[in-house]
Amino acid sequence: MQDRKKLLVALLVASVTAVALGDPGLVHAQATIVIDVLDGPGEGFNDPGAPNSASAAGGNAGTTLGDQRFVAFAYAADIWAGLLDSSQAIVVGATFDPLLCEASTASLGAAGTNTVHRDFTGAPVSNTWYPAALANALAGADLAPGNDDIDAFFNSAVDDAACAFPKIWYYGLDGNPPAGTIDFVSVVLHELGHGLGFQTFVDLSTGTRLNDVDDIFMLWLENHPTGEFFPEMTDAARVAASVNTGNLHWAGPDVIAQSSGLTSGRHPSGHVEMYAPDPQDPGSSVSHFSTSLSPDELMEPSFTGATHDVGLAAALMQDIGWSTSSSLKTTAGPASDGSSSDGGGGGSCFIATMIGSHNNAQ
Ligand SMILES: [Ca+2]
Ligand SMILES: [Ca+2]
Ligand SMILES: [Ca+2]
Ligand SMILES: [Zn+2]
Ligand SMILES: [Zn+2]
Repeated sequence: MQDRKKLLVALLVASVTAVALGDPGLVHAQATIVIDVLDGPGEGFNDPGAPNSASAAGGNAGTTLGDQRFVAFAYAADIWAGLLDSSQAIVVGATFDPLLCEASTASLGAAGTNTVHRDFTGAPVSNTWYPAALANALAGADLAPGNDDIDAFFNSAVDDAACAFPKIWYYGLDGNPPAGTIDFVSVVLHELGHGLGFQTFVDLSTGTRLNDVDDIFMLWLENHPTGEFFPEMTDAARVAASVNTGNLHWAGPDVIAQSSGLTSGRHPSGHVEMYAPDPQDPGSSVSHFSTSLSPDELMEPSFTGATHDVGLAAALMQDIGWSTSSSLKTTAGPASDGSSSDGGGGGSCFIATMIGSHNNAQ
């Protein structure tokens, strides 16, 4: 939490620069996602370099590399915005910076909620943390005015010739990345999924909950052999469940109702396997679907190829309380005192590896 606060301070300073550049953009649908560019002048989303020609051929008309990054980000944001209902703008603070980039592995991005909230007016489940974007949607109000709702980070080193990773970003919009590229739209979709609520705030090294309070994601996390769900477990039992490969399940009703298309990673009950390698994969365990799912899902921990379909993540969003474009608004619950806190869950890294990229078994 300490480090995270420092980081947020740095980002907020940078945001003044971005606002001065007049870069934030709007995407409209059922929800509105606002992109708050937090890069400095001349880098990241403001990189003045030449546009990528393959990405231009793939439908991205950005006139610089930075523009192309922004156009592709907005395209991905629009997909989520078209699926979710919220009267409140969802503000995403976004940056490109050099992250891990090695010959066989590159970190593609990370994202998470900026703040968490509980017991706000309209909260369906009391004494439970919600990520900011969902809390705002349920409350019908901005519970942290002036704060971005989601922080999202992407790896600029992937485009840098100095990085040994043999693939570069593809900013095309057609979901058809050429050989040797990684589809940025897919990665943004994945990272926004975390920020919108596909993450637990449990400290998986100890099993402790954020400020000893449940989060809305953990309500549907089940250790199948015991039938226990995360909220009813001891801290030690949560740690044990997090490494119970194949037996840590998502057991929410919307995912169950929509999981029949899976040929692997699905229990006969309809429960869907969550990512629970032993030992843990810090930053990725639990807050992803299992790599065992087939067909591959967007919210698996490693990049498996271009997809512009959020797949079962849409059903999971319904399970945690999102009203989607195809469902009724959640009925507001009784009002109670609001509370909020800095998000403590951290981001979940989305990784690309050159080895076994379609089956990243640990
Ligand atoms: Ca940057
Ligand atoms: Ca806000
Ligand atoms: Ca898979
Ligand atoms: Zn189960
Ligand atoms: Zn992820």
